[in-house]
Amino acid sequence: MLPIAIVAAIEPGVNPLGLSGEPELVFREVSRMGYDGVELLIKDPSFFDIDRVKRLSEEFGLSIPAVGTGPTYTIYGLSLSSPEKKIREKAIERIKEYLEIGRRLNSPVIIGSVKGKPKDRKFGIENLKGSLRICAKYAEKIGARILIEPLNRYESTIVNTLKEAVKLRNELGSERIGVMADTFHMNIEERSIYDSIVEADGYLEHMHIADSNRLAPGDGHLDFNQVMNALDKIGYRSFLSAEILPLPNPREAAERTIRYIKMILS
Ligand code: LER
Ligand code: MN
Repeated sequence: MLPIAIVAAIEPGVNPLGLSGEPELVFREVSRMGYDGVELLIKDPSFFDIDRVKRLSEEFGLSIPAVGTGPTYTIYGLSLSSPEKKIREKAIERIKEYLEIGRRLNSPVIIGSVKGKPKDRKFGIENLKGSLRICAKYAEKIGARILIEPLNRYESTIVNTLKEAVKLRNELGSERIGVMADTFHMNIEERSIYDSIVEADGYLEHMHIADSNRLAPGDGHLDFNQVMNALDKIGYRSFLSAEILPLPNPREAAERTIRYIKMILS
């Protein structure tokens, strides 16, 4: 069975698509529900207590399959594709801090919202490439990993499909960069969820799962059997990480997710 994780934030002032709260309570709750991992959405990498997270991860037997960087853009407005060089530089410095955390926790760092939403797509993608080249060099130097996540058109103007993410990854050409997918975004952007997963064979290293409406899997109209069949076809062995609206409340959404995904996988 594929390992299952859920997104969680353990710093105050973050509203994740998942769980949030005091670190020990979050880890205890996630392990009690039967998850295999906690994907950490981090707001302030410079103040993040990595040692504590390492201890909790060992104590509760939970992996940290990835680290999310979204608040860099959604809270601090820093984007890797900004037309302003100063903003790109600040975003790159932040991502280097996340990469340090990723290296210490042995978790890839997700480049999702931090890609930004540039008005000029062509210029934006060139700026994004320039920024990611610097991040990739840094990841190579310290031994960290980067995952490019395509987002739907309403959240970003660049890299909306898995194909575009794979193309960007190949243009950057770094062994330290992989690709991930999010079923919520795929449901909006991909012609075929099944085909796009199969075509990303060899690149796909992590999955965010949510239903069509971003509720817990099973609470929308996405065909998760099809998703699992595609993942099975490419021999996917990494995490399914729930990134879901915390509705009707965070705990119930998390419980519903694990129950449904275990049913689909069995
Ligand atoms: C945002 O919609 C999302 O899917 C995140 O994983 C990106 O940072
Ligand atoms: Mn996502």
